[in-house]
Amino acid sequence: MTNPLYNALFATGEPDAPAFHTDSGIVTYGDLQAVSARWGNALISLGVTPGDRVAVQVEKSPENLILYLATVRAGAVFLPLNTAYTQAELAYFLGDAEPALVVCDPSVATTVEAIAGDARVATLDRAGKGTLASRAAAQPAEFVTVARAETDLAAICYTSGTTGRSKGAMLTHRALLSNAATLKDLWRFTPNDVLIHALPIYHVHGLFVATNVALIAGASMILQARFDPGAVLRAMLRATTLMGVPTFYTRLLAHPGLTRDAVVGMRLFISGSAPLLAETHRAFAERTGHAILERYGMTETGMNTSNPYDGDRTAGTVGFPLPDVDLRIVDPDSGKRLSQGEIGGIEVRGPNVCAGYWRNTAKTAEAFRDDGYFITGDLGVIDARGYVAIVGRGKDLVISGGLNVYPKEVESEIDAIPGVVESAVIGLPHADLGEAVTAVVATGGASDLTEATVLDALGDRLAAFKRPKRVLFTDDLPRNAMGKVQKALLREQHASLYD
Ligand code: MLC
Ligand code: AMP
Repeated sequence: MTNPLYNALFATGEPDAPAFHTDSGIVTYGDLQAVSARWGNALISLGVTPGDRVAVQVEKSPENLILYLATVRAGAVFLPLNTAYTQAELAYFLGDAEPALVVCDPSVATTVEAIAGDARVATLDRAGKGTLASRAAAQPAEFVTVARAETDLAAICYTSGTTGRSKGAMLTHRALLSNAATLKDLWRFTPNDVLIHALPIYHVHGLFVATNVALIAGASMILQARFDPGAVLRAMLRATTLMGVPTFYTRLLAHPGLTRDAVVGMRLFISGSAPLLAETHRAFAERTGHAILERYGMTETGMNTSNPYDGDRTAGTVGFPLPDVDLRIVDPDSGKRLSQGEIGGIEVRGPNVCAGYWRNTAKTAEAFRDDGYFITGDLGVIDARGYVAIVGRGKDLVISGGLNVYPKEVESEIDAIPGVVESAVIGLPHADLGEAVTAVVATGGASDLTEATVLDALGDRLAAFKRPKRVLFTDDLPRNAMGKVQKALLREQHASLYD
C-alpha cells in the first residue's frame, strides 16, 4: 500500500540494522516495523480511523516515537504536545483539534478524561508503559499500512501567534517527506550515521528534522530522554552527528569534557531553532575543530535554509535556501521584492510548506501571499554570495532555549492578576537560553505585588518555560507618540539584567 511518508522512512534501513540505541538495547528497523504494526492495530482497536487526530502529550521514549510511526502508518494525524503544557493549555488544544484519541501520562489520565470531550484516552509513561502499550503488546505484528495521498495530513503541530490562540500547522506527507529527503542528501546522512537524539519530540526539530532524516537515511539514533551535556559527550564516542538548539552548544562548551579527542568520531554538528551566536560558533570551532552547521526553519515550513556541507559554514548566517525552496526578501507591508543586501521580511515557497492552519481559514489567508509564498514573520537579508542572515523578527516573539514564547499570551495572564495595571513581556539576552522571558509590570505605583506573587499566579496557567525568569516593577510603561508600549526601549534599559 502507498503511504508516502511511512514507506520512505523504511525504504533504506535493512531489517536487521539498528534504528534506535536505547537504554535497554537496540531496536532494529525490522523491530520497528513489527512493533509499529502492533501499535497500529492498537490505534484501530481504539477507534482511530484515517484522518483522525491522535493527540500525544507524553514524555520522550522509544515507544513515543513508535506511536508516531504507528499513527502515520494507520493513516491518522500525529499531534504532539509539549509535556510542559498545563491542563488549561491542553484543554484548548483538545477542543480545537478534536482528536479521536488522547495519549497522556497515567498520572493525569483522570483530569485529561474530564477535558477530552468525545476522545478516548489511553496512557503511556516515560518508561513506555501504560494502557496503550499493554493493548499494543496483545495485538498481532501484521498490519496493512493504510494508503494515503501526498496531500493527506501526517501531523498537526501547534504554534502560537502574535495575536490570538495557537494555530495548528497542517503538515502533509509530502511536506515532511520532501524536507527529510532534501536534508538527508544535503547533510550526507547514510546508514553508517549514528545521530545523538537529545531533543524533545513534541516539536519539528526533534520529531521531523532529527527522526525523519535519520530514518529515511537508514541511520540510527542514540535516544536520550533529555539534554544532558555529560551524557551527550559520552554518546559521542559511538556517534557521528548531533542536532541541537544553540543552548546545547553553549552548555557543551561549558563542559570541560568537550575536547578534540571527545569528538574524533563525529562528522557533523547541526544547530537551529534559534540564533546561534557567532561567538559560540567560533568557540566551538576552536575547541573541537568543527564548524557548526546552522540551518533555519519553522513549524509551518520545516527547514528552509542551510549552511553548506562542503564550503564555508558562515557564522551569523543560516546559509542558502534548500534546493527545492524558493526564498525571497520583501517589503513586509507592500510585499514587493527587495534587492540583494536589503533587509526585509522572509517569505518561502516549496513542497516543505504546510497546507495552512487547522480549521482557521482566516489565519491561513493572512499567512500566505496570493502567489503561494508563506510569510515567515522573520526579517532577513541575503549577502552577495547568497547566504541568508536572520537579522530580527517582525513578530513579537521570544525564543528561550529553542522554545517559542509569545509575549501576548504571557501578558494576558499577568494582566489578569489583581493589582496589575498592564505588563510588557520582553526577551533579554541570556548566556544559557539565548533570550530570557522577562516581564515588566506596571502597578500604577499603588500595589504591593511581588515577583513571587506574580510567578505563583502564573503557576497553573502557563507552562514553566513561558513563565518569566524575572519580573520587574514600574509605575508606568514607556509609550511612544502613538501610545504603543516601547518594548525596544525596555529591552535596551534592561539589556544587562542577566549578565
Ligand atoms: C526548560 N525550562 C526552560 C526551558 N526549558 N525555561 C526557559 N526556556 C527553556 N527552553 C525550565 C524548566 O521547566 C525548569 O523550570 C527550568 O527551566 C530548569 O530547566 P533546565 O533543567 O535547565 O531545563 P532543561 O531540561 O535542561 O531544558 C533546557 C533545554 C530544553 C534548552 C535543553 O528546553 C530543550 O531541549 N530545548 C529544545 C527545544 C526545541 O526542541 N525546540 C525546537 C522547536 S522547533 P522550573 O520552573 O521547573 O525550575 C523550531 C523549528 C526549528 O523551532 O527551526 O527547529
Ligand atoms: P517555531 O515556531 O517553534 O517553529 O519557531 C520558528 C522560528 O524560530 C523562526 O520563525 C525563527 O524566528 C526561529 N529560528 C529557527 N531557526 C533559526 C535560526 N537558525 N536562526 C534564527 N532564528 C531561527
